[in-house]
Amino acid sequence: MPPLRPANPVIPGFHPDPSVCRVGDDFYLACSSFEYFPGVPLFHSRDLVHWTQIGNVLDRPEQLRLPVDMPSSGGIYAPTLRHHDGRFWLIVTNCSEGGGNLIVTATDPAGPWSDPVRAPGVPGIDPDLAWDEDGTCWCTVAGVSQVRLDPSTGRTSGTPHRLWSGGSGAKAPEAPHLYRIGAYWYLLIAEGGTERGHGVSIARGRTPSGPFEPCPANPVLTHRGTDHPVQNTGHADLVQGPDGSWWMVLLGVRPGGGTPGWHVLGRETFLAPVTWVDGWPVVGEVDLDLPELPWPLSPGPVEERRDDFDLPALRPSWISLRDRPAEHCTTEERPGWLTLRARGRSLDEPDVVFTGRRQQHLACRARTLVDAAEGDGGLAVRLDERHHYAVEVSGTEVRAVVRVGSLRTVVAARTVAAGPVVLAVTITESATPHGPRTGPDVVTLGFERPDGTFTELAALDGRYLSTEVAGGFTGRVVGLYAADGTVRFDWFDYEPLDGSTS
Ligand code: 6LW
Repeated sequence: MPPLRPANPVIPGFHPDPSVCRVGDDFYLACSSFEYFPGVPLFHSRDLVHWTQIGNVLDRPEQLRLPVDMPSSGGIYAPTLRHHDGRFWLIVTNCSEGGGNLIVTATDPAGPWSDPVRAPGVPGIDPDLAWDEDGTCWCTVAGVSQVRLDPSTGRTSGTPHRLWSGGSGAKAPEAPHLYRIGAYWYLLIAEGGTERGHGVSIARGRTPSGPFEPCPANPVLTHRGTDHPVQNTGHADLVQGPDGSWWMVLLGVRPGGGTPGWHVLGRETFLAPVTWVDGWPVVGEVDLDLPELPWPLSPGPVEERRDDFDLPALRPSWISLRDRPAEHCTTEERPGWLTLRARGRSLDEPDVVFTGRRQQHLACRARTLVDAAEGDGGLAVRLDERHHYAVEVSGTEVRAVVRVGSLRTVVAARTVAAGPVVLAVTITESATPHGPRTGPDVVTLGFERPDGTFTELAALDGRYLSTEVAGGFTGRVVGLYAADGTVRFDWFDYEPLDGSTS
């Protein structure tokens, strides 16, 4: 085994808007999930570097209903996770449902989490929870404004008031988090928008509702205007490490290919050390290498590469588009197989039945054994309804299907023998990453003959499945879908090709 070295991103793949809290020696972190169900992936760590997904906060329809016609990048935005009074509290916005902000609680962060309490008086997205010495809970939202909230009932009191419009004159002050640290209340925000202009600013005051004095060094973190390999850094949360040192979790992206670069894994979770000078936090650049840590590293279990669908429930890393009713997605109908039953007729439709996992490595391979005797379906790399590549089986035809913007086409097709077939997608980084015309990666679609030989159907420029092309807040998800009838999958392999073990 190579020696463990702390490295960023600490949670790779589409895991944006991290919110972190510490309870004793344990750290917990939650992220946004948008149009996918279950929602709000929840991670555990002992060292701030290795994170293991222990569940999803919103994993029952009573907690999360996403309309089947909701747009991609709607849904669940920007949670705040806190521990207070012996319980975990999570507040989050469902942008695709009336009622907006909701609060859930748990004594064990692995679940179960409570049914949601709605907080309709909370005046915006990116809600934060902070309790003062009297036990009053202050809810601060993007904008940046604040209201008093009873998190047990969701009731607000008083009129929301504006706290701050940001520290560096940049647009979109958002993602507030409020902390009592020493003699001050600190108000940490993101600004500049979640793209290349993103940054983090901070202000401090003597009370949780201000007035706030901006840090003279704002933004305290931004990579805007640089060629740094990590971009879009922002949306941060603060936490103290095992030795009392300060750290920031934040979102960032890794653009690849020629200028200006395309990022394909969505916004990922990074870690950065924080020091304090004159009562203000100082954050350096957020690098791919992290400094040596003064506490032991404790990697969690490595997820098995193959999922044989032998368990009654899918692993927590599996996410489905918008919902997961058993009549459309189940491992119980044919034990040891994942059965998908079609609803929408293609990946272009919002109600398509699609279940997958985040692409977490710049280079990786996914394979599946599919039985499409009773339907059409296959293996896809999905960004949204308008941006996806797939290898699909229909009868004895295997085809590569490409959707980019308003264009949809079958780029290649071959006839195969009747019976189950292995479909494969291999994603490799571009060979000449800095050429002006080079995309970030190449997505190769194909299938395997019964003797194991691979037949390539298409090798596609990955830039068209990037956020710079498609827009939105998510990242690629590699998964399985049914476009017609019933399609069954015996196993699914996901294998990093970049030398990492998980
Ligand atoms: C989120 C906002 C943001 O609500 O993007 O990067 C939005 N920051 O704070 C969706 O993730």
